Amino acid sequence: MWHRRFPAGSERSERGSPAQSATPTSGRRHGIAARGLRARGFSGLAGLAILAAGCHADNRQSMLHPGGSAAAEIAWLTWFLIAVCGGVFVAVMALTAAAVWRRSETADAGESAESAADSESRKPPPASPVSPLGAGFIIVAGAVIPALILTVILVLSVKAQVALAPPESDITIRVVGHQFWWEVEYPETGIVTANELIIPAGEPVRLELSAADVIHSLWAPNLNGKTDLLPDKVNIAWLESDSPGVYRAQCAEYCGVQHALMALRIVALPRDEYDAWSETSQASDPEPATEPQRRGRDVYFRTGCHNCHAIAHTAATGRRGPDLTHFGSRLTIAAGVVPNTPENLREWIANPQGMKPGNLMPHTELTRDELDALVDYLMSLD
Ligand code: HEC
Ligand SMILES: [Cu+2]
Repeated sequence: MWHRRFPAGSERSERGSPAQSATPTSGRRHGIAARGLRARGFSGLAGLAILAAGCHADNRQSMLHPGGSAAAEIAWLTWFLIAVCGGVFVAVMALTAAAVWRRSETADAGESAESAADSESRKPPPASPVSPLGAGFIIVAGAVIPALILTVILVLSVKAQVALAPPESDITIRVVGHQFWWEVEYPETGIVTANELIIPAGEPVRLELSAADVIHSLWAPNLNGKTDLLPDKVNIAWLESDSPGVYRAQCAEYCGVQHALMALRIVALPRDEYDAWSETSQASDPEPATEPQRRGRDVYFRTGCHNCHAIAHTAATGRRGPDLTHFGSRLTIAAGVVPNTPENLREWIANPQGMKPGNLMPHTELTRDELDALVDYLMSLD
């Protein structure tokens, strides 16, 4: 039960308070919230984006709170660019204001000179075409300083690019993007899971990214920049978390109706816990222990769940939906929509389209007893 060891509060649903999300009706509330947002339009969205970026209580999805060396490099460069560009903006605005102010003073002087002379032969003195600071100022401020600034930015960007190249790594993980969930495979051990990336803290992990349908993009802002997942090509990326913790990654390339609810939990464990997790995950025994769980397994195979969801060491080998071998230890349901609790699982299976409209899991007609048994069985898989 490695997952129970996370600090209380390390797992939260995607939006809102944990209490709200844990209620069985939270899926519908999300829907209502989403409709309200559209109605309030862009300003509401922009405000929400700022809130989400700056004020999220635990900063699990924030590039401003780096949790690894790559993200630290990116954050540093970001702040540097904001500072330099902010400085240039202020300087240019100040010069513009000074020019406007000087121009109107000259014009005033010209007008009063004209009325005093009361004659056509006397024209107002023309405004000087050259800066009072001289032509040298224009060359220095208009060409030399910008060239210097751009050169510094270029050098620092290239330096960051080099620092972000994938380092040597002992662990390779394959991540496949699906509409609208993440398949995760550890080729060295054969472990397959979904919507959750378990990594050891303090060492770089190599990722082989691809997609099963359309283009997706993986972005774990606390740990590194974005990399696309393409259908016909494997892209290499890497992640490193300095210390143990839970982060949230998000699909960052619009991939269909539930693109926004395509989250990936990244769980960084101390190396010994990672090894223990790897060990138990390989040795998983799917044999049900109780009578209701056995009935649940029967329902699983009778109603066709196994055609889409694999469970290791059983006859369930479907790959169209997430692998459910370790489903009981998973933190969330349906790529981060709600926390993984028996009540939420019940609601998900009873009505997958209610919680995540447009996702690719069909509705299955089940009796109350079948549903109870199924939930019992799935929660026992860890
Ligand atoms: C036609 C294929 C298909 C069938 C049949 C199907 N599912 Fe799914 N299921 C999916 C897909 C696709 C997803 C991913 C949905 C998403 O997150 O966008 C999913 C997601 C899930 C999840 C969430 C997994 C996770 O990691 O979050 C569970 C649990 C689940 N299904 C259970 C079941 C059960 C139980 C049945 C049988 C009653 C069933 N499914 C039948 C395709 C299917
Ligand atoms: Cu996607």
